[in-house]
Amino acid sequence: MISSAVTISLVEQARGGPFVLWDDLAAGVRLAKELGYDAVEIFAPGPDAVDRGQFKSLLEETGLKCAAVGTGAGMVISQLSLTDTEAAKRQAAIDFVKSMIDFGGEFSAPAIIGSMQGRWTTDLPKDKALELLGEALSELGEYAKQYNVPLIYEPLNRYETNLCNTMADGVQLIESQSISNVVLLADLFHMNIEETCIAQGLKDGGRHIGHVHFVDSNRRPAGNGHMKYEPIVSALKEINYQAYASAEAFPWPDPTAAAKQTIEMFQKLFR
Ligand SMILES: [Mn+2]
Repeated sequence: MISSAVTISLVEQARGGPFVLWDDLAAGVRLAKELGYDAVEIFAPGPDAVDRGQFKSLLEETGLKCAAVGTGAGMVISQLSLTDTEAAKRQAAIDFVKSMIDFGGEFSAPAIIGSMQGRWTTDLPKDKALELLGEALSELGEYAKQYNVPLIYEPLNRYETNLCNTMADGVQLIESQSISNVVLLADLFHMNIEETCIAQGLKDGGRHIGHVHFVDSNRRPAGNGHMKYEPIVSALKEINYQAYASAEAFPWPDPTAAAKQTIEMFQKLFR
């Protein structure tokens, strides 16, 4: 069964970004519960930004799960990248992600690598950058095993990375370097830009897909763009996808309305 989740951002520097709920973790978790979500996905500035005891109590109180934790703050706040040309900065990026894996691990939640993957440049050719990214994912996937969670890797659209843009690119990266315990994140917004056909992209990802960002073509909540969801739902069924459809969308027209719109679409499509 596919479960529902909604994003909560606690990162001031990401203001304006595609996160549904903002600022107040307790209020966000309680609203998610009230609207009928199964889980929350947390975008935090760092591993110590959340009071773990309080978060644990909130999850116990509501019965919600933590679906995943983002790591993009490493890039947004500290400009860290797993493919930085400087070894010391790559190491800092790995250390930051490990600290986020530790944080998520406490709640049995996997960490997501999105913008932390960086880009290839004239100083770092594409094949070398992909090799560095593969090495980092490999190490971090191994590291996540202690918490019995995978590491989630997200191919992004061309305006956000030039490394992996499609599900097929992600599969190629994982399989060519025999990377274990790393799953792909199928973000429908990125896929709408990059895939020839979103349903086919999901089938290309197949068993490697371990997380879905559920959103519309324009990053607004599902149902507020021109995404055709029926073929997407069929493709997810066909690949036997059983994890989260997590709302990573603009808080449009406002956070509560966006969360409500998404869960209504989720229930219509998946229940
Ligand atoms: Mn995403």
